Amino acid sequence: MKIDRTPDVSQSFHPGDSINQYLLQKEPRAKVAVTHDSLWIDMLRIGLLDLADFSLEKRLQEVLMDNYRVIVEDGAVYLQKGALPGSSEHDLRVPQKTLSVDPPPSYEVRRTCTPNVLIVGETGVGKSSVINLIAGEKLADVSSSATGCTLEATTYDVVLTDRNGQGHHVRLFDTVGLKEPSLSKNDYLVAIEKANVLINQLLRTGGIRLIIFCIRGGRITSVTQSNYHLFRDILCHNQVPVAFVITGMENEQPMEGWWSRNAALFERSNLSCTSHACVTATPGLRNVYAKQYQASQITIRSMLLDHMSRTSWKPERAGWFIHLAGKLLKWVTKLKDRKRHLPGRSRALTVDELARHLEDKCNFTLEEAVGLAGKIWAKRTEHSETDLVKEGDDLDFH
Ligand SMILES: Nc1nc2c(ncn2[C@@H]2O[C@H](COP(=O)(O)OP(=O)(O)O)[C@@H](O)[C@H]2O)c(=O)[nH]1
Ligand SMILES: [Mg+2]
Repeated sequence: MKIDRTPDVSQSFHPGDSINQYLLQKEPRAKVAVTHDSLWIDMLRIGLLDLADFSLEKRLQEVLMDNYRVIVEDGAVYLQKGALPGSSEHDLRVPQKTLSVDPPPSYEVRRTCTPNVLIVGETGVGKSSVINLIAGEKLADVSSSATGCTLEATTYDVVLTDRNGQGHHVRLFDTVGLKEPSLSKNDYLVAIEKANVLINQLLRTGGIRLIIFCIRGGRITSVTQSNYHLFRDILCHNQVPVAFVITGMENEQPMEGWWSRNAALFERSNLSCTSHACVTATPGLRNVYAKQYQASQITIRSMLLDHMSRTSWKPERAGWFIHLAGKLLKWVTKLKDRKRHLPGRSRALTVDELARHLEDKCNFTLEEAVGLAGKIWAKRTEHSETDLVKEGDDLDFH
């Protein structure tokens, strides 16, 4: 679990205390309120709340009312997982915040207004370096080794200043992509767990404004294409603008020259974008690329600022999760078919196993998990044009 924001309070506090206070206010007849630590830890884990939310009374109340039942038994009051009767089936509701919460703490205002930008691409293409380039400081860990699970995201808040000196808050999601064009059963299960957290987080904070798809100047591989398909079509339903950021441009002069030579190759691979930037995302050893780095910072920041006046895309929660988990399921089946004859391959995923995983790891009730698993499973037999992940030859850039 990653906690990347701390609450705007100076005194010590315990999330369980905030929940107990709410329970005792709601049920004055109760003599004692009981909250197990696993309850609030799960709320953080699945992205229903940030740690700071536990000190925001109204915010906490909304999420508790929408997602838990209050039970009173023998003078004790406690919470039980499960939406209230009357709420829509399987829809673990995350309330939409408005700016009218009174008085709005600065943290809350900033969070709801801040556009979310997904930084995606294969491991090693320079996503974390691009985040540091945008921020102008070292926020994300840059590494030469592959880390993280597909759809796991870490957020970074940055402020960009426009030409008129006005500051714009942007939230960058450093999002792990696919490492291969297919998923193993276990990778799939972890990916949908991460997808659940990501979706909760994105819905809570206004949806998605822009996808920055990072590519290393080298070649378009089948993994590049699968990742493009995953983020643009499967996660964002082709409703979010995609900006390509090509890293590793330190030896190009001008860096933009690379794009003129290679734009046609993207078209041939059906990879389209609404804007692009050719950058050097590392200052290099002893700052040898300092000039290219500075120029890249100006280019990429202005590309982001261009999206500040646009709107974010925000779909309905349950449908979003079912679509994503269902489409990804097809990629697991592919791998299973391909490895049918390999010794020691793991047993194929079953719908019951999927339901158990949704209950255990994604915090759905048993009833919700069974319903969701059925709907996700049904997607396996639905076909659409965009289901095809092209696995042709890799295409080399010039
Ligand atoms: N030469 C060069 N190296 C880069 C560039 N961008 C990133 N790198 C290096 O590529 C490696 C992976 O970068 P990282 O940002 O961790 O990639 P991520 O896995 O996508 O987050 C690191 O060693 C970076 O220093 C670039 O524009 N040029
Ligand atoms: Mg990284």
